[in-house]
Amino acid sequence: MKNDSGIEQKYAFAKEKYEAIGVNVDAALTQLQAISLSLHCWQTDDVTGFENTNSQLSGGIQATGNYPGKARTIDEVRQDIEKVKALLPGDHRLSLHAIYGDFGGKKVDRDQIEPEHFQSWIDWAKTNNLKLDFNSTSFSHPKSGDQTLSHRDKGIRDFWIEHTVRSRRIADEMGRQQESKACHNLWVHDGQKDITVDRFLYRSYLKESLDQIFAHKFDNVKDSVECKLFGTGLESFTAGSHEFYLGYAVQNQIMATLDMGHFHPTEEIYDKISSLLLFLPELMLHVSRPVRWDSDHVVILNDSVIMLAQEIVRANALSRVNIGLDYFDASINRIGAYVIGARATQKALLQALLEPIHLLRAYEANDQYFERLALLEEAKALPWADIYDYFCHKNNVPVGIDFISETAKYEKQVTSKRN
Ligand code: RNT
Ligand code: ZN
Repeated sequence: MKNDSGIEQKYAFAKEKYEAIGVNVDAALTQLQAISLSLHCWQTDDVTGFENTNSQLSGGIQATGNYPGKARTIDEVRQDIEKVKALLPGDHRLSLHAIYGDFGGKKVDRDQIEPEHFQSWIDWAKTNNLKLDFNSTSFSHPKSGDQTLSHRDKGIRDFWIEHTVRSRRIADEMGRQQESKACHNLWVHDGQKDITVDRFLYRSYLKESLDQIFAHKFDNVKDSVECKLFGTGLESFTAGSHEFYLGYAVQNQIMATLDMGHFHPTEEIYDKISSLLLFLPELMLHVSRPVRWDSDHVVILNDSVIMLAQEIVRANALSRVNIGLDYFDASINRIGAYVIGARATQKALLQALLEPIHLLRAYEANDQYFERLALLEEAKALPWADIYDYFCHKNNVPVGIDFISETAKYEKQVTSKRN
């Protein structure tokens, strides 16, 4: 059994240390408690979904590995998410893709999906104190090919326009029933493998398609559009580039989604926050870990995530940034992967909330740049981990490494029995 008094004692010491440099620890914890991450359902089953077709994952994204125990049914996805919830402090959201509908064994094509196919998700989410977000799905479908909303064939474009409007309608129904607007994220892989000469044409088509999609107004939806540098097999051209969607989002005052794996390898998304928030109402993030490419490795507490969290907090933007996770590792225990990434994101946010920001700002304002750098370095070693342990303890979830054995137990009892 855990030594609870040890946790509280360490917390008290840590708190003192922070308070000595002007940090309000209680306030930081209250803020952390209020942050809901949007958990990505697709980590449970390697982005497969429940369409009852044999489509392979396409669209230039890939889940590699075949660790046993992936969720094979909606019930298994829900069971796994319930487990993740039990290992994660705080109240969170769940982001669904259109291919995760409850189609009852029927084949429902993408241009036929309805809110009713997601009603069982809405009901389940309610019982489990989760709010839902949604994504249209343009990949893994016979009509996806290399292009969808930007395709030169109007029939193909119209099919995907219909799908996306329906997806937004489903998000609207979720938002209405849960009394919290659902984020709807639009990402399409559209692009070409080799030198593309009609870029302007495809981007005009994409814009036209989006205009038709967003002509439908849904009160319970917060819309976002996600750019990307390139996908595998689509290396030379991506219709939905950063410039394209930035222009579109600003013009239409919808959200831009910044995925950590969707920019040049050394380009970090943290520095985009304070620029974009001057021109957009809100932002959506896809917290991920690219290794050499947009590989969607499990999120860890690395500099990219820490800097991202710092920037959100320093810009006082917690209420305008929707934090979604987006990674899919099929090579390790999937529930463990889920929890590692979600906890890493929370730890980064906590560190940011515990920054001695008043002192740092004062140093900066006084041109005391040595002092600023020195304090930033010292702050790295402050006992934030004791505060996070206490946060887990208060939320009745495993503290520290205890989630490892909890995950192993679940593997033994549940996921290892799936063939
Ligand atoms: C792909 C995008 C997109 C997807 C999910 C499944 O590169 O990041 O967000 O990962 O929609
Ligand atoms: Zn993404």
